[in-house]
Amino acid sequence: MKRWMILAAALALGGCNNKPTGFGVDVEARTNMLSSSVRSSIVTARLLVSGDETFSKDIGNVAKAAQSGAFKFRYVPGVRSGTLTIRVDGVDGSGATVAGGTAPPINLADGKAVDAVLTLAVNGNGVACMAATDCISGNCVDGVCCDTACDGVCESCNQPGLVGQCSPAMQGTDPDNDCAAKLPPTTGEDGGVNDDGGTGGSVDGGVTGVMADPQKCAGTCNGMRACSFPDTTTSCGTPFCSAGATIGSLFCDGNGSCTESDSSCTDYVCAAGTCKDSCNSDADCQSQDFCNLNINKCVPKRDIGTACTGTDQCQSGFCVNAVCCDSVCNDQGQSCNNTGALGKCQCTGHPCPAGVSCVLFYRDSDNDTFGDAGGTIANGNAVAACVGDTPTAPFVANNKDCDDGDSQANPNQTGWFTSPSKSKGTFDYNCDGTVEKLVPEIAGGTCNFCQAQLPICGAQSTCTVANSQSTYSCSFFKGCRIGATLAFVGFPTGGVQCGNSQAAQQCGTCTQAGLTAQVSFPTTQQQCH
Ligand SMILES: [Ca+2]
Ligand SMILES: [Ca+2]
Ligand SMILES: [Ca+2]
Repeated sequence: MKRWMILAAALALGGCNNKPTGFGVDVEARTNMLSSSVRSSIVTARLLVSGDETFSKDIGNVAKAAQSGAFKFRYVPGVRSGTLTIRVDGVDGSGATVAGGTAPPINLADGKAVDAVLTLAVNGNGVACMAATDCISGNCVDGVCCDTACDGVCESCNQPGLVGQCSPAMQGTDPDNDCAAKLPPTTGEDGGVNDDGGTGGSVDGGVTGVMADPQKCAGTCNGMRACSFPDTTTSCGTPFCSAGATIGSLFCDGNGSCTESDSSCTDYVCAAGTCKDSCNSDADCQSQDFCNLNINKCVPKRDIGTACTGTDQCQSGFCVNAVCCDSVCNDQGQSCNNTGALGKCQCTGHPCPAGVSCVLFYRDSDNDTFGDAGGTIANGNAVAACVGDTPTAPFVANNKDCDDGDSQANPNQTGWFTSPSKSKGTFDYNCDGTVEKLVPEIAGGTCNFCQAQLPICGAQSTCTVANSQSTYSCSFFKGCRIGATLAFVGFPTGGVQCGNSQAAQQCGTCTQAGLTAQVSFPTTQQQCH
């Protein structure tokens, strides 16, 4: 009752500018937008309070103020704080509501006055409107004055037959776009979809062939003020290869989003959004498989000790002696197919203790202490042994013998020979890789008296001292080089084959100063080693 008395007192001040101070709501109901006939028909007003307090009351004797353009009064709520919505209707002499308006919600402030300003309008629910102030209800929804704010999910105020009444949107429709698809972000992470290896872009941002259509996950109203979205069996894009052997599939999540789920291929890699089912190379297979080209199928790589024809077929990555081997096994003497130890790299036929390497010993058939340079385990002229072992006859530790069928042929040989070695038929008796000739072959060579005038070799045809020894030619190599053997015999042509004989020049002495050397021409056999 106290509330009403203050209200009435405030009403009495309606036409004045003296606003009360202190806690309360100063309501100003404007009638200036009404036609003069409606304005002049208003006799009383009806206050309707909602929100944190509910209250209604008829207010008499507002006719004069309404005609002047507005009537004002103070409402003092019972609550001291909270939010209130103030509505005021204009009522004519017969009790009919002829206009109405609602102020924007106000927040109470204890001890202070707050304003609630509203404009009365004549449009009832269901009448077309442009703004809330067009409507008595203060709600302009979906283009018509509406009985409520009607701003919930899948609500509409212009449903056929229910215009002006807030009603559930019809099943299968979405007039307010409440059930739109939820689109992935266009920046940052790919909405949880790792389709391009990066952190940017949307689901289809970067991988060829990835086609996501999030709109497929858009829903519609279910007729009961809620959305109905496509379920998780609804595809929203083409499958794609998100990694070598992973397929990314796109399905709706039942809540309006398109999400990706991964599935893995077995044996094969992913191509064009599906797992391959045949192969032409290892690239078509997962890393634990290889492509069996006999059947064009990816099959698991093999354990050590299993037959193989290529390293790609072995888990270990080593195919040695036609079995998958536990190591590269390429040191001398090693093999991977030893009896009882298939797949284990061992010294062939002669396992060594852990940490001890394998070596080969070589056959010394001619007993010259040098082993066969061409000896191998395969040809029987080498055997495997462990480092530290002592070779036993006929094997030795070296393989320096270039002819193991001729004891004269060996690296220690210094002699010269006129016939080839017995077994290999070589003249390289000292096994140094080249055939050296004893008698120099110098085209145009003659017997001269050489002078060492380093670095230029000088020669003169006559001697300065009687009985001086002449030398065959005076090449840098044969005549003047300090420490070199002076050759007194030489062939004046090149290409004398080892063992062949022909006339040579043999350089003699001079009988007195100023004379040339005596020369003879003995038939000489070329010797080699
Ligand atoms: Ca030998
Ligand atoms: Ca030999
Ligand atoms: Ca030689």
